[in-house]
Amino acid sequence: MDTGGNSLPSGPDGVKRKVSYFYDPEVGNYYYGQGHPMKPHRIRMTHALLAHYGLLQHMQVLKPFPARDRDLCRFHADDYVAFLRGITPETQQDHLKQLRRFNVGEDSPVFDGLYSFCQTSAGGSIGGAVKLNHCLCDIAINWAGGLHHAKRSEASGFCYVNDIVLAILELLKQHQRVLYVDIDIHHGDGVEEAFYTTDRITFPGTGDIRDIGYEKGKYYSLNVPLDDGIDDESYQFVFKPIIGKVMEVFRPGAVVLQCGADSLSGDRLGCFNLSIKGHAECVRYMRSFNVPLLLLGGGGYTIRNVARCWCFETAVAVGVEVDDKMPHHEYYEYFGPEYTLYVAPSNMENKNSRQVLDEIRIKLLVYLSKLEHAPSVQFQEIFADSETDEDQDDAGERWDLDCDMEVDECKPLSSRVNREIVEPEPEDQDDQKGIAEHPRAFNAAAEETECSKASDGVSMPIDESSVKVDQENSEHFISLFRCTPSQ
Ligand code: V1D
Repeated sequence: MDTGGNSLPSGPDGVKRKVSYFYDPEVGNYYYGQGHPMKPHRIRMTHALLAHYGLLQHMQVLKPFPARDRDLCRFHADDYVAFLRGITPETQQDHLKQLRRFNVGEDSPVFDGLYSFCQTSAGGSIGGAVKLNHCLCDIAINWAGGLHHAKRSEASGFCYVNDIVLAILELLKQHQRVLYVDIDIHHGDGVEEAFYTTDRITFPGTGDIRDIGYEKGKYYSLNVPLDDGIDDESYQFVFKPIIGKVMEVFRPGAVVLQCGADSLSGDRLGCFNLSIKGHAECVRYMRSFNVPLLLLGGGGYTIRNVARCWCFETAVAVGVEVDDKMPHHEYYEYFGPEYTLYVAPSNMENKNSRQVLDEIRIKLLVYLSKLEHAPSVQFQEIFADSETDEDQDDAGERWDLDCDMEVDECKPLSSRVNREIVEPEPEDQDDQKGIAEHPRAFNAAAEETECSKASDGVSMPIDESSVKVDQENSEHFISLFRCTPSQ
């Protein structure tokens, strides 16, 4: 099948990809509170597995630069960002009105270091997008990202800052079309809402298969309602033909894959029955198109399985086989009694009949064939580097030079943070050289502390109420593939 995708410098499928992996050693210390299912510690567990499986040496390991206020304000409202920056567990009782207004409370509580956590999560995803935009890697990974529920002025479902929207905005600087695919069990409503637009694309919020967008955005949004207990075979029966067709018709310049692991069998909050290999098959399939790929985390509440899953998906990204037998490491006891990477799905009933899945598949393929023949799908080809604005270049350089501090893989895990590039590989030296020779150097002293409303040169302007696809940027479409339990 001709997918029309870009070929990447690192070669066709089967050949290794250049992977940039974003990780902040502090991330595992953030704590949502007793009894809360969201546990950032799972990202530290994932990292430990990556280290002990020897996967870090196959990637560029980077500590993300914390996203600044002005970075967050490209999507979020100034007052919301200021609130997130200022609120602490000690002061929250004095701000009850704001807590209500910004939906901060039970699901999305105030915890120590909340704002730094948001900066780290967003910094990794934006940093990944910048790396991809500058062709410094083929695949970027940020397991601390994927927080798909956060709204412009509101926290939701354990998410405060929508790193995905921010990363997509970054990718749209360079790519005409970006595809967003979401395999979390919950609906990525924050991303949907962000790209809600009256003229070119819409993401209706009910999650019905009929929610496909309207007017010029019609058929650019796909929703796949799935029932409890879906297994690997049933999932791929829908995923592959639909995504294959989307890639062929939509021809994205970049893909963002939210890898929420609450769609795994045995998840504390989920009700699907996917194995780790079945979940990772989505990563393998997206990777096979050789289009710049940003892999993000998301939900996932049985944390030993989240770590297993994201470790295996990292192995898929770099193209390395990993043993089922787990190496000894500091969190080994979490993985008993099996101490293996792959765990068998359960024998729960699959409520998705083949007939219903077939109907879903056919309906979505029909939608896509309509998109194929729609006048607006006569996409223009992408012209080399569309960046012309000085600020925009500067922003990219900031992320490339200042933000991504390589993590030294040779030191013990606890002392890996290093603010200098340690030992760049030959290709990295080229990359660094390329950046260093750029005529417009980033001026760190010019960093803003307040949210700026001025255009920073992003090719898709943001208005006050929502992120809009401007008429003049009508090739900038986002498509959503969502698997959510039907109600
Ligand atoms: F069980 C809990 C204990 C403490 C605090 C919250 C929860 C909890 C479990 N499930 N909260 C939920 C979901 N919220 C509610 C609302 C409570 N209201 C009355 C309704 O049911 C939220 C589920 C969020 C799922 C987030 C996600 O997996 O999609 C995700 N993806 O990326 C990041 C998060």
